Amino acid sequence: MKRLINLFTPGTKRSIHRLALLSAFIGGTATGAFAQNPFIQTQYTADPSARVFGDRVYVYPSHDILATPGKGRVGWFCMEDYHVFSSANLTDWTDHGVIVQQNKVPWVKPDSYSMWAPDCIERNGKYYFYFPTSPKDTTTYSRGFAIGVAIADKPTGPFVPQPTPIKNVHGIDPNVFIDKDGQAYLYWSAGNIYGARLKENMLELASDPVILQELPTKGLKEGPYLFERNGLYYLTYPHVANKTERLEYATSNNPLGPFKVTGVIMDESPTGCWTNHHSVIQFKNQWYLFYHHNDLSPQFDKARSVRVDSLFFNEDGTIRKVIPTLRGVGLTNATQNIQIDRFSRTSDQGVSIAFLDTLNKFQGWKTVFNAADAWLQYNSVDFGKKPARFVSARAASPSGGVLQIRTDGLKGPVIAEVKVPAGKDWKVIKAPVQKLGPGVHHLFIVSKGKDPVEADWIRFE
Ligand code: FUB
Repeated sequence: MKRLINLFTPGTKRSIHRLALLSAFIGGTATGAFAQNPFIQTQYTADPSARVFGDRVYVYPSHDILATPGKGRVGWFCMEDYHVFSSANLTDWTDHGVIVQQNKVPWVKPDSYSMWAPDCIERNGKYYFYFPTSPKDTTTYSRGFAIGVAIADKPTGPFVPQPTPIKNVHGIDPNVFIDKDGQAYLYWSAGNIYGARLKENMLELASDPVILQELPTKGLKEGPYLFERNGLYYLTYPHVANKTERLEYATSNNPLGPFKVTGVIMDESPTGCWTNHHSVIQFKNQWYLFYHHNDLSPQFDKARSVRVDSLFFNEDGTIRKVIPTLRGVGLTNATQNIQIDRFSRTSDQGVSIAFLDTLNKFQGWKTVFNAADAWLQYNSVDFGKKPARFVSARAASPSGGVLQIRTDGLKGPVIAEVKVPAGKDWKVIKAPVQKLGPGVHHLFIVSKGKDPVEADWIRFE
């Protein structure tokens, strides 16, 4: 399904006109998302299962919506369908629309709003989409959740759901892995993490499910995701070791274990988002961790948003802990609106981030500078081959202020000074750029006055 997203008016934070035009050529809708986190900012998304198919990354997330009386359970997860998103550069994302809907799957209990964390995998040119949800048949599937499969010829669908869920699988969070010898495995969770071999048809178990029992016994474990690197199998999973979920991993020489608990990939959310759910891929020689947080819904952690950060291995094969960032991954094109509120670093004081419109959080964020010399660093801006000549900033300052822009260090060259006139309304202010070479630069935005200045975005030309 193709859909034109028009949440944003021209000139505001997430103007997507250019991307929408571009995406028309590849079949889908630009999301208004760029390289920053969360990388989908037009709807709530969670549980991102990322896959590399051909030369693109596809992300199959859950789609959180807000329950209302009569529609789902208020105050709980509420999900009725799945979208798929893709990108060739992890920077520009396309929403390919809805691929599976709860009330169009024959075995699903109507209006159950329980389309939880999915996964997708390719085998022999077919794409198998696995999803957990509430079945009509509560006799056979007594524990509340079953896992179904929908099949397509392309990663974006159309997906045709199978008439019944997978037999002998009771649980959530399916994850599929195909080993080098062609054997496929299905993993899922139901308090513990389970695994089993899949038949060649990818639709039936080829072995009895086993509990992967070397994992921690205390605290909920769910969301398994298994990958292989240099002959070592990494079973990664969210686990409540303390208060909320953190991402951990165990390793083995065999896809079904025995596993050795090895470490933590990402600590608990510092702001208390209870769930985290992830996937790990290698794309163009870099490893990435896809995960979620509740950036667009800080007060309600069942409305989540997907993020991506780079992941690195130590020489001994262990995973270095991933520190979550707002900046995310990939290059930001200097001629697009650069959302500096998705920063790499800021000064200890004098910089804060706020929603542009607290009644419509999908409008995104602004940066508030409120001390002299407060600064913000935004990494990896691609200026291309020609040096930029002008910068524009969308900013506002009741008493007026100056934003100085430097490159490649707080003591790096000053390339522009944007004078923000006094006034409460947002203005787009243009200033000349000097001493800026082509290529990729880190930007430093420094507020030179003590009075508050709010900045929405900056853009070069
Ligand atoms: O999205 C609903 C559930 O929350 C998922 O299935 C779990 O992994 C957790 O993220």
